[in-house]
Amino acid sequence: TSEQFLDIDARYASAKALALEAAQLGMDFYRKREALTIEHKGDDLQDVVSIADKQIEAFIRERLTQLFPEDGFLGEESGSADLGARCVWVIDPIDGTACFVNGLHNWCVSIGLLIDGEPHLGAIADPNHNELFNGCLGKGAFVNDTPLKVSAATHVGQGVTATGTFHSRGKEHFIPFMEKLLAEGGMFFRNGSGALMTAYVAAGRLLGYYETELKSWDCMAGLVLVKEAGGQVNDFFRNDGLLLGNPYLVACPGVYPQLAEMIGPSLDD
Ligand code: 2AM
Ligand code: CA
Ligand code: CA
Ligand code: CA
Repeated sequence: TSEQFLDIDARYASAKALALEAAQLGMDFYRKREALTIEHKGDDLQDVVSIADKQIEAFIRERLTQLFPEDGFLGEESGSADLGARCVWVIDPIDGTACFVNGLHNWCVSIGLLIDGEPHLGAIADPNHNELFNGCLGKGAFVNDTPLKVSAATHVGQGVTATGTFHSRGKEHFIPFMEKLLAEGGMFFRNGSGALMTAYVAAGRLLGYYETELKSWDCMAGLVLVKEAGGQVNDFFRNDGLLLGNPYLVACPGVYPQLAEMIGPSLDD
């Protein structure tokens, strides 16, 4: 295939190394977070960002541009370049910024790579728990080199399901979902990082994860992990999902249909 002309191994190794390095940079900021100035995006008080997010993204972007000058890039804080390239990096410098600024240990650095429009590899580094999640199409998914496998559960009552929404929108889908989840004996979880919750589905710690609306940089690295760990994912890329975001569902195969049924048609709108 034409993939043989791309050095996928070099990109996979760089994704892992850069995620770890960026996570250490994040820890330097995190230890001194009291000194950070917190800005709000627009007038949403919950949508926070700091210099840490911007500097970590600039670090990753600069390194990727040096290493793979022909590749495209999409990041939460600095936007996009060359989205028509065969390889497009999709990165979130800090996923879980609200946790980060409040001293909650649930944040990570997420680096994903699309090849010809398909999520191909990803690395998610969580320095507070010393966990590196990584995966590559056809090569499996791992946490600290231990293989990941989704849960074998066949009913939401057998474990914990992650879910999330915005305070300002998505409630009309979120609240009915929550009612059904509880009515069927399920239990909910949210830690504020879409990338980590996705990785936890791949690891079998969570049965599934539904978010009323997610951005591509929240989930790009994690989608590969879930697929390689035997899980199911919705069609996140429809209607320009890469740039605009979409409703999002990942789950183990035994529970995915039950969650999709609870969410209803809005999942595939
Ligand atoms: P972030 O920390 O990179 O902004 C799912 O909850 C994802 O949405 C999180 O991974 C988080 O990514 C983002 N998020 C959480 N609360 C948000 C808010 N109020 N506004 C915008 N994005 C938010
Ligand atoms: Ca953000
Ligand atoms: Ca994010
Ligand atoms: Ca972010």
